[in-house]
Amino acid sequence: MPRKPATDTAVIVPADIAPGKPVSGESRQKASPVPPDAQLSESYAEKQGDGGETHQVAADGAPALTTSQGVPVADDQNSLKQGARGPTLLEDFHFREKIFHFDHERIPERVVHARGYGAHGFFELTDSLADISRADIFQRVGERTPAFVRFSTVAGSKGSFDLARDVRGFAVKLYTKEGNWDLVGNNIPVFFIQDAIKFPDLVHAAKPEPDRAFPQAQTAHDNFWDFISLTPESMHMIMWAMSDRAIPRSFRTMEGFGVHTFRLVSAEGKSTFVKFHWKPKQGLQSVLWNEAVKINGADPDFHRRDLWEAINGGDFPEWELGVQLFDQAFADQFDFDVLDATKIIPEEILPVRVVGRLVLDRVVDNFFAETEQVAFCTQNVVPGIDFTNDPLLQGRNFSYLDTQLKRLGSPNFTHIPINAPKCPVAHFQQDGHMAMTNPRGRVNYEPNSWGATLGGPREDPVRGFRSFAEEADGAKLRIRPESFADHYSQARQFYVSQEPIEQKHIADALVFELSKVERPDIRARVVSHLINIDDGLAGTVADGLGLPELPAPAQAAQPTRSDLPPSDALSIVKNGPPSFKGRKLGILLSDGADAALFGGLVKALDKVGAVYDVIAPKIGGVTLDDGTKVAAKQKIDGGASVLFDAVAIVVSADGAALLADDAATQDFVRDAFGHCKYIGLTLDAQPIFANAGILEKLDDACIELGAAKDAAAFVDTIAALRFWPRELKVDMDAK
Ligand code: HDD
Repeated sequence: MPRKPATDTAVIVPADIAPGKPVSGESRQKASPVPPDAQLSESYAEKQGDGGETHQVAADGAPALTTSQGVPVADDQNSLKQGARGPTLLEDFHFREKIFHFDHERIPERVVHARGYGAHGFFELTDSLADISRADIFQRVGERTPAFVRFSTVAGSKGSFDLARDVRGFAVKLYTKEGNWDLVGNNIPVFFIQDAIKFPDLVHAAKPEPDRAFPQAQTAHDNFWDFISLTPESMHMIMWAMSDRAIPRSFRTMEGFGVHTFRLVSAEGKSTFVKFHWKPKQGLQSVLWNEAVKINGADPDFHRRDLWEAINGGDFPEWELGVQLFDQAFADQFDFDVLDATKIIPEEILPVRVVGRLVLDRVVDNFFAETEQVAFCTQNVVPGIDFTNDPLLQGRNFSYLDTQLKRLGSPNFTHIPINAPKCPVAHFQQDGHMAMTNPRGRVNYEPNSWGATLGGPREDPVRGFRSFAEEADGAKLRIRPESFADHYSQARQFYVSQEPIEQKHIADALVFELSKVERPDIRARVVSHLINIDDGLAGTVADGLGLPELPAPAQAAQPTRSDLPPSDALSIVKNGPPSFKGRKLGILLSDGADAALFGGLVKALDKVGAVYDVIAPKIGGVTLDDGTKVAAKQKIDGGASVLFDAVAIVVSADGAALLADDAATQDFVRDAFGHCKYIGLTLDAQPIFANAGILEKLDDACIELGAAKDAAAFVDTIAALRFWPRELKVDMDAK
């Protein structure tokens, strides 16, 4: 008998977010068009219906509070005592059960990627790959496959901040009709190491140092750079990790990559190599490092809040799925080994073919049940998709299953609704902790002779998964192939593909990180590798660190590099957003501010699909010059300008007088200026800028908002990411 996927969750969905119930507050401003997953959101009250009519309803119509056994609770405020002041009684089963459950609420956080945020959506095929892969998901154009995506930082603990300089996880679970396919990728297409046996060392070195348990969520410390400087294969990844890719503006504005070379396998058994790319429709966007540091204080949840607000606001983030397809002949003539996860295949050499789109349109109902318990495994592939011999991928295929058992506590983690396939599941695995979907009947083995009705599931030699029959021979060796030896050429290619401002950010990041390293010999050893990448970069970093002299170039397996042509696809600035859509303007208002101008800004933002927050001296809001009252989203000291893509200071003369000496207001404008943001300001706002010491420095990106008619042009102008020429004036290191 085919098993049905789990239909139930151990976590009771609170009645106020159960399907069909009105949801209060901003969290559901615009309901998702996709109905909530029935598996996950069966409400408590509906569950009671299973056994017939419920009578466990409290006086006001809410569900009656019960114990885990379903016994209605009369008093949840006081434990059972002997007399009013007497000892608490062991007999109090409700109290004991409640505390027992609370004591066991935590599960181990992920050893890496502990801090993450997930959302539901779908994948839609736009271009058939039926001739190349028999994977069901790639057959029918227009068909949608349910998806769950979890974004994450790598190094920090679950409670760390979002804007760490770090790689971001981009893990996608696709619930296909022939099983779950997990594409467990990152927002960077290469990795630090070539062989999975080095992963524990890499992670130990990156995490807080074991004696002191700091620094949290950052690589700016001796152990990390010590390991890196002794691991030249990491140099390409280091270029990416020190670039603005590692401080994205939003999960919505980053690319995703499957990293490894995988295989697509056709119905005839033919294999085609593939690299997977997720390309954000929102364009690539990042923040500045000084801004990131301040965002972490102003809103440590910046990225998760952004995703939550965008999806609930109906602005569903979207990515294109692109594939780079190639055969063995291409692999043989390519300069690098396609099994080496520290290498890319530049898009200019092998264009990315777009075959589908991923849309995230529903936030989770319960963070723990879904985002925390989701278990991604690289070995979750489906018929038509297969692995290559990339040694990093091969190692991952062991690690993920193993870690889920540790984290979730039972081999039955596939019974948890977020992990359960949405297609029929039928096998003879049984029992274990928390078994939720248990087969009926007598037969739990095969082969058996109980026939098609009683005998349970059978193999399917036609549709079933078959590994690609790759030939393999050779001696057993612990060795790196020669073809993995060039660690610098692609690192250089990445560097030379950046705009000058992006190159500056890479040098700044290296100087920042290495300035936190206490041992001078480690700093110098990193610079010795940079010389092999780019002399100019090495010189700038050495200068920024105050090194007395340039060290000798690092000796590595293949210390020389070849000069590869730049690739525009590698730059964020060259792939930025076309408009202000999906971004946020911070509008600082005061009492008496120009109502028509404010209205004009709101209209222009709405027209391009952007949002705004009102920041005001008091959270109660302001009264504009026409008497309109506007509520504030943020008080000035809670709504720092780092939280916005651009800002507008729309204040009256009285408002400016009130705010001109206010430290939080000065920080607001100074940071917006220092972070090269576009700034709109009324003439009356000038005293604020004067007191902040920047009135004389205002430049072309500081735009006067004289009247309502200026609003639309302003919103057009701020489509550009930042006004980069300013950075060269406000940064000591650039002078
Ligand atoms: Fe990994 C989690 C991505 C190498 C072992 N990894 C994890 C997650 C992502 C990645 C996105 C979080 C999944 C989620 O949201 O739950 N990992 C990568 C990429 C890699 C990579 C793109 C290189 C190309 N990972 C890698 C190696 C190993 C691991 C080489 C071990 C040999 N990764 C793990 C893990 C984690 C994990 C320990 C921790 C939590 C989990 O798996 O579920 O098994």
